[in-house]
Amino acid sequence: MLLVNARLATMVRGSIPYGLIDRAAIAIEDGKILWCGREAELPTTFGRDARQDLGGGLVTPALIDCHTHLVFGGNRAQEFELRLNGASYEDVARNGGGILSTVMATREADEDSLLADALTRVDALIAEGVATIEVKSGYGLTVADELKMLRVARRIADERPVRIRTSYLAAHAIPPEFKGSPNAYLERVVLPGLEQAHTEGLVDAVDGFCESIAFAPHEIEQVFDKAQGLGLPVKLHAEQLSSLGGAALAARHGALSADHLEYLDAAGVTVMAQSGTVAVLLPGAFYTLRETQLPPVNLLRNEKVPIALATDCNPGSSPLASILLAMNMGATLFRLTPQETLAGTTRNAARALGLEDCGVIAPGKRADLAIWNVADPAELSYRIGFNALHRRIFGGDFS
Ligand code: DI6
Ligand code: FE
Repeated sequence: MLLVNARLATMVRGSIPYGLIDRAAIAIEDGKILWCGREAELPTTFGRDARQDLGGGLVTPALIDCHTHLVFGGNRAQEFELRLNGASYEDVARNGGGILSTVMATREADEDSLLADALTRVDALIAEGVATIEVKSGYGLTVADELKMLRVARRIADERPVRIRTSYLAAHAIPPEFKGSPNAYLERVVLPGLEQAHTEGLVDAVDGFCESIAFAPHEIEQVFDKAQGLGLPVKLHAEQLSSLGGAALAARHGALSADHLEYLDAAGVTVMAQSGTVAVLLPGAFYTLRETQLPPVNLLRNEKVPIALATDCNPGSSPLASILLAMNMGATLFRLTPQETLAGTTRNAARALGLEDCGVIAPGKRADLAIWNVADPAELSYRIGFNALHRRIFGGDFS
């Protein structure tokens, strides 16, 4: 396939904003980019038959949502409604609300219904040009239910033209049957479950929720040690609600990413910079929780920590299935530049997942591309609730 008359935002790092190339062509073979550059320099050896004229349309790398919890049972709309009608936290808990209500609904659901539900959210992301989605476990909290969630996540890629990366997040919450006994939960569920999930090929990375309402740094460390023993990369929900030093802990373990980070301090930023850990910012959770503490964007920029952006799609703190809205929120709420928002859902999102074959438009990379009905890449994060996707190419095929 040969795409011509395109405006490429290659997102290759360099002095040109967005890595822009006007009047460009892309040659695709066997699902990969064979050649890209100015059309005038297109080698004459490329066949002209399967030529697609894009009419000057903008082409970016397909988008990557590098942090989601989009496999879950039920939803929390009722809790949302109760709260907005004045119910207190205790009222909500009495009505079975909160994260544990999602755990109960996820345990009760079978794989097929979890998959059907998840696909509604996956389809919304695909419709916005997303080609790679990270999906976490963390609402099962038994070995069997965590594995069930991960199997459902894997099955998404059989049902839709999308690439799935899984993260094992059993260290997300302490289930009621282990209330007050985090160590017993770690020893009997989190650690053996990780080993089993890994044996079954269900785990691409290992995550945890490091927070006073979840797991302490020394507990997360046990999970990271186990992950490293199995040769699996780690990442961490850190500094979302308070500053416990989780991001620095993750960085010291060579984490791919530390995520949320509203309460990250300067020392944590420095450790992240040293280890090359990506800062994944999640404006959907910031917005939903009506958080006011902003992540330290300027410090991250100054220390050259790569910044990614994701939906954090989950039923509680971020019921968001729009990567374009996450980009708009990243700009408006966090003051990221439009170029940073696009790098955050392409090049840097790939890095947050440990992927080197996608996230930029360059020879040898996967032909995962998004073709837009706009000319200016800033329009992608500027508009609110507007999907400018024209077509998506996944592994070299229109889809
Ligand atoms: N960060 C969050 O904000 C949540 N989990 C996490 O790791 C909330 C998840 C939920 O409420 O279902
Ligand atoms: Fe999350």
